[in-house]
Formats: sequence, C-alpha cells, structure tokens
Amino acid sequence: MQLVGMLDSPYVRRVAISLQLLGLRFEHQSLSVFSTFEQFRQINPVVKAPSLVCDDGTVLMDSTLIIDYAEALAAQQSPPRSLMPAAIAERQQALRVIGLAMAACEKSVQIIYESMLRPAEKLHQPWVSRVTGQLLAAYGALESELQRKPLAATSGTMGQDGVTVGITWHFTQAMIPEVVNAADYPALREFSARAEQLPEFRAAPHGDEVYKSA
Ligand SMILES: N[C@@H](CCC(=O)N[C@@H](CS)C(=O)NCC(=O)O)C(=O)O
Repeated sequence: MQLVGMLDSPYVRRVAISLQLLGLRFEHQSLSVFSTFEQFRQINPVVKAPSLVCDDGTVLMDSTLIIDYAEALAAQQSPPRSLMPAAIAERQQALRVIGLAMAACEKSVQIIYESMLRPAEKLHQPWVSRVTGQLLAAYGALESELQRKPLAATSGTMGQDGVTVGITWHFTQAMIPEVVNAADYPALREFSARAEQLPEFRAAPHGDEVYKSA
C-alpha cells in the first residue's frame, strides 16, 4: 500500500508512524496538496492528505479512517497488534486524549491556513482569536491529562494516544510556537522530546522528506 501526502502534514505523519508501530509495510509518495495539486488529484480527486492507496487500488482518506483500516490489517497479523487498549476504561481514556490532540491539530492547521492562504488584509482576526482559544483549551486539557497519567513513550508500548499527541505537539511547535508557549506545558514538552527520539518518528520526520523505513 502507498501513503500519499507530505510529512509536513501532521495527519500524514500520524499515519506513517502508526503504520510502522503496527508492523505494516508501506511506500510513501510525498505529494503536496498545494504545489502538486494536479498530480495529487490524479490519485485522489478530493486532494486530501493523507490518502492511502490500498493494495487492491481502493483509495482511503482521513487519518482516523486510514488508521482504522490499518488496525484491522494488523489484527490479522501473527501476533496481532493494536495501538488501542481493549479494556473499556483505558479505551475511554485513550479516546479522550486522542480527541483533544486531534482538536489541537485541527485548530493549529486552521490558524496556519488563515495566515498562509489568505491575503493579509482578508485575515479575519475574530476567527483567529476564537480558534486560538480552542487550541489553548485543548492543550491545557492535554497537559492536565499527561500530568495525571503520563503516556507510554517507547516503540513497544506507545499507543495511538501517544502517536497523536506526539505528532500534534511537534507540529504546533514547529509551525506556530508563538501561539502556544512551550514553557507552559512541561509534560507535553517532555513527552514530545522522548517520542521524537523513537525510530518510527525519526523515519518519518516533519517536513518534506520521504519516509525511509528504519
Ligand atoms: N481530518 C483529516 C484532516 C486532513 C487534512 O485536513 N489534511 C490537510 C493537509 S494537513 C489537507 O488535505 N488539506 C488540503 C485541503 O483540505 O484542501 C485527517 O485526519 O486526515
């Protein structure tokens, strides 16, 4: 299968790291939804990153749905693997953390798109302020969650909660560090520093590089 999209997208990175942790092999085509729009459109007319071209040619999109498919594939492996806990209480906690991280990711992207894609005179400050408040609320709640219960940060133990928090925090800090002051979030900072050292994160670095299997 082939993962399409650039690793400067936190969603593409989320999938690239999840596939590795699930023990699934994949190729990576680093296409941009902006500078290579036409080429991307040939593969997925909706032009959403990430897209996953499955072995039978079916094209999936949306990181959460692609990971759902990957989880199903990994469940058939021997031994089966999963990044989600089976027990209800742990599953509920993981879903809460993932939801907060996905919200932080979405709000970061919205802030970046607002300044990157609009002419400066058309930037709508009330919208940016609203989204910034939501972003800080999500990171505030995440910091509390991590202080209460640290996330696993090794290749053998990391779950989807850790992957999603890791890619999101790194993305926000790489792109809009002036909006989210890292000093206010020590648990997130420390977790991210550990996550970025893992081979699965290093093999799929944020930016324009192509994924290289470790
Ligand atoms: N909820 C989606 C969000 C994906 C997304 O918005 N990706 C961006 C790149 S970071 C994209 O495709 N942007 C182009 C567009 O939406 O036109 C996911 O989890 O995959």
